Order: sequence, then structure tokens, then C-alpha cells
Amino acid sequence: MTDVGQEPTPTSSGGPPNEPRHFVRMLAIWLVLSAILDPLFWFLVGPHVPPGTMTSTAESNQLDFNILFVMALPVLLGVWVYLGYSIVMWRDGRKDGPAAWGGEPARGNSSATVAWISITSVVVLFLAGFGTWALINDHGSGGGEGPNPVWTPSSGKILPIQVIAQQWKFTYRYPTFGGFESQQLIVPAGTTVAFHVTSLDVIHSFWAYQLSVKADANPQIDNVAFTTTRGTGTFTVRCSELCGIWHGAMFNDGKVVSQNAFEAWATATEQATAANTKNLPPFAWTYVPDANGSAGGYYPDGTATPYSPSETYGSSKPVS
Ligand SMILES: [Cu+2]
Repeated sequence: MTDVGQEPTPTSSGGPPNEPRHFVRMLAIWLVLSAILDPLFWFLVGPHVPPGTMTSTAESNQLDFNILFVMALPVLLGVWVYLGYSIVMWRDGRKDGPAAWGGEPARGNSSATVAWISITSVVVLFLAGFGTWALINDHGSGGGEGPNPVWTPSSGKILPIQVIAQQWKFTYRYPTFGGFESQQLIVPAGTTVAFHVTSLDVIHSFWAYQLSVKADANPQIDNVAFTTTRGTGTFTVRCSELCGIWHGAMFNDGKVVSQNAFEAWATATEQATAANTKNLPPFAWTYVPDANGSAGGYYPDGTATPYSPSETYGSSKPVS
């Protein structure tokens, strides 16, 4: 503090004599802005935050995002208020402005140190606690719960739907309706669904965006992902694991329809595809494609292209 004599003597409030209480002012501006903008975000923007509210998992993901944003917004405002206040109050060209004054050093300032450590600790510990609670309570973020889920929904009636990924499409199988196969993913509203996600070849990932379900599709693994649908609507399914040259084209639309419409569709499709279903492998949680020669394997033997139609899941075994 060799040059302290050149500066005005600080007061106990942290500023030179006759200085407004800058910190109190910034705190007031920050409090008012936070008190206005946080509720505005929560009530006006919050209900529109992705992935929406089409399922229980989507709802809880939206809640998580909104809570994180409401926590983050005051932090952002704190930085902006300090920056804006400094630019206005201490800009060099300001007429009759307060004299440039360095203020108290932050290093060794016990108030600043205690405030910084306690505020950041509270924020981080709350987020860690909330994240852990959300993972356990909301069974993760709609990801696959694994082949032997430690968490299962309380709902008594669960509709199983199998998702079979392969290069480069998804096929859906409905075991409770005779195990028919469909290129369409139709799901009833107001129903708990167990997606059983597997793959026939390489690793894929089943990502039903608006349902907030994202589950790895691995060969020989039955990855279970639960969700409970709310209202009706359409959703998009994409592969979210780089799985080869046409990975980007591996998507389709799905629909959540009323329970009556679902029953009608499933029953009609079961009947219409009965002849085809007989040729499919019996329903199983995983499959090893063996339609391609006596040695089995994922790819056809002795064909010019490794991705010939004969490799498609469900084709009957060639007569040798
Ligand atoms: Cu894929």
C-alpha cells in the first residue's frame, strides 16, 4: 500500500468519502431484475422448453431444464449488472463522475472470500443434490434402464414395444399383439410403455425426441426404457449413434394416438400381417441374424454388396 496516500481514505462501506454505496445499488438492481425475469421465464418460456410434455419423461426433463435455467439466470444477471454498472458509473469520459479509485483489494478480503465460497458451494451442492434426486426419482432422463432395470414404473399395465435397429432403419415389434412387425411406431396415449431396444448389427441409439426417450441399441442387448405417454401427437425418431454412411437418414415419425385408435390399429395390423409374422423369427428380446448363410453372421455371404436386401431382418433362411 505504498501509494495509498494518493487515494481518498476508504470508508467502512468500502468506498471513498461521499461515494454512493455501489455494491448496495448493484445488489438492488440485480435483485429486482432477477425477481422479474425468473418468474417471466418460468411462466412464459418454461412451458415451451423442449422436449415438451408428451410423456412423463419429457415433463420431468422440461422441469429439470427450467430449474437449471432459473438457477443460471441470476448468475448471468449478476455478471451483466456488474458489467453494465461499471461501464456507466466508471467510464472514463463521464462528466462529474466519481474519481477513479481502485477500491479494496479482493485478495485477503474476508467478506468477498466467504461470500464467493459460500454462494458457489450452495449453488453447486444444490445442483448436485437436485441432479441426483432427478436421476433416481425420474429414472434418469429417459435413457435405457438396461437389460435388468433396477427401477420399474409403478403402473400395473405396461405395454412392451420392441425397437429393432439396423443399418439403417428402425423396425417395431409388438409382442402383445402376436409379435407383428411394423415400420410405424404407434403408441397409445395415457399408457406406460416399455421400449425394448436392441440392434441387429452395429451400435445404434433410439432417440424419440418428443417422448424424451433415448436408449442405446446394441446387438445382443435388450435395453429397456420406460415412459408414460400423456396426450396424443406426433414425434420424431432418430438414430443418435453414428452407425455408418446412412446414419443421417435413419429416422422416422411416430404417433401417440388414443387408446381406442391404438387398439384398432394394432388389431388390424396383427391380422393383416399374420402371414408375414409366421415367417419372422419367433419373438425374442434379442436376435442374431442368421438368414445369411449356414455360418450365420450379420452380413450376407458371397454377395456383391454387403447390404443386399437378403440381409434385412426377418427374411427367411435361404434353402441351402
Ligand atoms: Cu443407427
